[in-house]
Amino acid sequence: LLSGVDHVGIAVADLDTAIDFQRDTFGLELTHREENEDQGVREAMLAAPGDSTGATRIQLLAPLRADSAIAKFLDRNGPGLQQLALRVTDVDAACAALRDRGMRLLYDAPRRGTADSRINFVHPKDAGGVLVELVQPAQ
Ligand code: MC0
Repeated sequence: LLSGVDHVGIAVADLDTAIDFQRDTFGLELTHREENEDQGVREAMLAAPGDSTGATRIQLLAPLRADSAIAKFLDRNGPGLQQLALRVTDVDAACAALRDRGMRLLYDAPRRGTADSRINFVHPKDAGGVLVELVQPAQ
């Protein structure tokens, strides 16, 4: 079911400032941006120049609301790595397999993620202190 590391997510206070920093410092290119009301984030995806569509990307996550997961993360930790996202071919089957292994999934059913992907998360306390997102890209 696992087909790659989809992205690594970094919590930031200001999205445009963070995009400029990644572009000017590391040469990463902006490939996608959107707002996700359900998740309470403004987000941007960046990739190395010339990366194919399947390449691992960097996701920048800024809070849309004070009560969002990213706002809480920033309050507690400041900016920094917030999540590791694994790409799967079937998120329902991946969640079932992980539940069988004793992992707590945050949602009973997958929700909408970036670019109409379907996502769920393993609780960080069950995954060695890492918030692991499972993402099944849209077809
Ligand atoms: C919290 N903890 C983390 C963590 N967030 N550990 C590692 N990485 C993180 N990102 C730790 C806390 O320090 C705490 O440890 C323990 O987990 C439980 O904390 P809590 O206070 O009970 O819970 P909260 O309120 O901090 O919430 C954590 C939780 C939340 C993971 C449940 O952030 C959440 O629902 N996340 C899923 C949604 C999300 O992250 N959305 C933004 C990305 P101690 O030791 O103090 O007990 S949206 C996205 O990613 C979409 C757009 C996409 O990619 O498609």
